[in-house]
Amino acid sequence: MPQPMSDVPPANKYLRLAAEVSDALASGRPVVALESTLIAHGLPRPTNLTVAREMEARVRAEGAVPATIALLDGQIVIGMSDAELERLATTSEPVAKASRRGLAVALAQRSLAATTVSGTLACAALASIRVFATGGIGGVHRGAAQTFDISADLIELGHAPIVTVCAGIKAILDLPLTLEYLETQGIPVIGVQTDELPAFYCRGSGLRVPFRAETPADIAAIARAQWQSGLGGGLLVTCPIPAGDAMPDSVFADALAQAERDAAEARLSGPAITPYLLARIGALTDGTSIAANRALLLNNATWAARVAVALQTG
Ligand code: PSU
Ligand code: MN
Repeated sequence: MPQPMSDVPPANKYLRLAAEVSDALASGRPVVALESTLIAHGLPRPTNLTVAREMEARVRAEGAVPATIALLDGQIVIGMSDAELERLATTSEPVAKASRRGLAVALAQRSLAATTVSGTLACAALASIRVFATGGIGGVHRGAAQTFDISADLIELGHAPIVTVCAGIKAILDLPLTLEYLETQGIPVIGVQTDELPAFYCRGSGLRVPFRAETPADIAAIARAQWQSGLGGGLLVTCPIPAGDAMPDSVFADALAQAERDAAEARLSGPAITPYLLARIGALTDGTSIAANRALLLNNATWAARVAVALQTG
């Protein structure tokens, strides 16, 4: 029998697990972590709240327990209630965008913070959650040779013993450089039923994905090999957006070019860049990119839940 992949985390006054999540972890049932930056900063209102709820429903439909993570009132909440999701999605308070570096500050100051991929991975690891679903990971920004803007996501993906399920690297980034960086960090990047690296809103990037898997069981077997061998660290699973929901490459490329010009004019830098580009592309494409973002998020939630189930049933 395979060992259960999850465990109950040690008690800690900064961690608050929903009862459903801690029960599932204690009895070795599948749990999927979900991030909150896409709710607070990645999607427009009211789609943000709808999608947050839909992602949880997708996870449940596959027989796993969702654990959406954010920082509220001085605690890391692992498994937000529906009222908490609604608060984060609709609040008029400022919401911090917490990568790993922002977590302790938000805890100490008891501020409301949404967690990025890196922030969510760090928190999910504290709770011994093994699978996480997001949209597109952060990566090496275009022009990073000058700006040094390389997402903290890439570092955390290498450390946290978690399978991250995404639709590839956000296509606003430098994809070849991000792939290089993922190799540097020792992160296996696995294409789901594809040899081509998915590109977020679009199915393909023209780049080869280093590894390929066909089924949730195949992915679970790779994760088990990495962890039970003692190698540790994270894995990145990339699912192409469903064909009917993908944006035509040229529509995306035109919108991105315009959004980049606008971002340069607005002199944005750091954490503000990604939310700005996503919102600008949404406006420039009349919401087509938002619909694509929703579709890929739901697909990733489904796949993540299947992987979580496969990890437990082996
Ligand atoms: N996926 C989405 N929408 C998002 C994000 C991912 O579909 O908004 C968020 C994630 O939280 C990711 C962040 O960590 O964008 C990347 O931000 P940055 O480039 O500043 O590291
Ligand atoms: Mn950045």
